[in-house]
Amino acid sequence: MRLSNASLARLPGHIRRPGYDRARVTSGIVHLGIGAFHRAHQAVVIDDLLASGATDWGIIGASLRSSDTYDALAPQDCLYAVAVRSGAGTEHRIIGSVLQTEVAKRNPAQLIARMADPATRIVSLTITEKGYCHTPQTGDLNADHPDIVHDLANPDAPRSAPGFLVAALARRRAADIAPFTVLSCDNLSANGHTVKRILTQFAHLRSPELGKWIADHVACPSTMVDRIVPETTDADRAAVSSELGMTDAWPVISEPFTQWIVEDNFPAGRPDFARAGVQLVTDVTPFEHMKLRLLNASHSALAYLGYLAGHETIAAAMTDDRFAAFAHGVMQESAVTLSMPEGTDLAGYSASLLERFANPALRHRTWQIAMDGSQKLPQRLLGTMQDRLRQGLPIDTHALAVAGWMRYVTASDENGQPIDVRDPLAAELATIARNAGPVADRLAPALLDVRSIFGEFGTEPGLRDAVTRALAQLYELGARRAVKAWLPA
Ligand code: CS2
Repeated sequence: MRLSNASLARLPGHIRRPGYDRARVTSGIVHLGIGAFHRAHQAVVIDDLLASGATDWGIIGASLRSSDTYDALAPQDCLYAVAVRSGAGTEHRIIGSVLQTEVAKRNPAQLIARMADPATRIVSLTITEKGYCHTPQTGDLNADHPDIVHDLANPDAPRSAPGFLVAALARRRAADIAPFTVLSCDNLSANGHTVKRILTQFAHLRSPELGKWIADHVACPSTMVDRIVPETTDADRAAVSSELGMTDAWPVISEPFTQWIVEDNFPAGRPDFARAGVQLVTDVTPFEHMKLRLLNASHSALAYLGYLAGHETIAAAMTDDRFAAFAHGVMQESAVTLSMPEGTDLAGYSASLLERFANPALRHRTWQIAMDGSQKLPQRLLGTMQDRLRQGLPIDTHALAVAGWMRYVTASDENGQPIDVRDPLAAELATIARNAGPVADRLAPALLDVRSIFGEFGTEPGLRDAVTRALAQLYELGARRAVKAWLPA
């Protein structure tokens, strides 16, 4: 039996399911990038709101390229389970807020039409850092990106998220329909401002008037999103299906914690987010920095160094006291660079992160988090390093994390085994590593010269010195011992 509207009633009694009539729900949101994170985060919030009586904020979820999600969800009426795992056990819940899924690549015109429909008041995004087709260091559109080049030549059959957003906004403008709000839910700094800049720059290349219209009229509130959602494995599929007593082809696995902080700027209207626990604020910046510089920074540090030390998951790395202390060291280095609203307890926040990382029931692979480092380093690690150097403070812990990334992108581990490096710059980074050889004095400066990641900051002597020393230690001692040696006194 397959999970579907028809089979919902046959689920075991203890499994929570949509407490509303899905047939009466209409869509108000188009979401681009309907991966596991969205399905365990925003879609759960919307499911709560639908259960509390809203009827016009259902989600149409699109994948830009892959048809995997569509293939898994379409036969089950887009229903799926979220399995929330902790040391205390697993809780399953069926989510009904996704009404339909689409594959943009198969039918771009249909997706643009949905986004241009006046019923669509929000287009939200989880397209990962690289989906923005920008230069991570500057936040500007990368006009040489092959998808951007393609989309400028084919504005009605785009491939990229900026291409779809601008195509749909242009359509609305031509039809005199007010724009939708663009809601970025990715881990970029100032994600709203960044996406607005990218859209404006892209639109400007299509026509200066369209660029100006987007600059003047489209709201892009920034958000801070947080929930740890590892990739679903076949073992997860089997375990969840067995619990449901029916097949769910693509459940999502998550930790109990969830947080969403959103700037309240939705001229086209929004659901009553606060009712479902979303925090609405006027400026999300401090929270976003806190999350990127404490959670994501230490996550990436654990991912690179943990992988090199042979830890398959974050939880496994956290069972090693040295790694747990190192992650805490990264947080302590970052914390002093943050300026938070009165009363924010950064020590408490850090302690809760360490507990979340140690969740023994989540198998979050270091390899998964290590992906796309070239897109993640600036907002996770480099901002803190820049701020600390400006204040004359040491950057040793962060330097070892960056050195871990450098060692990782050489694509060969400490036993000489190949690493499957996934990164838009993987080929460029591998060439640099090959030319430099495993010599810290050559490799570190060569990688720091990659402008799209490090920008001008890469030339800063304090950075070059600390990272080169850290990389030398990493080569000499290996990740496990380097992490210990490098802990702040
Ligand atoms: C992780 C994030 O994969 C990664 O890079 O650091 O996905 C992290 O799990 C989330 O941001 C947590 O909210």
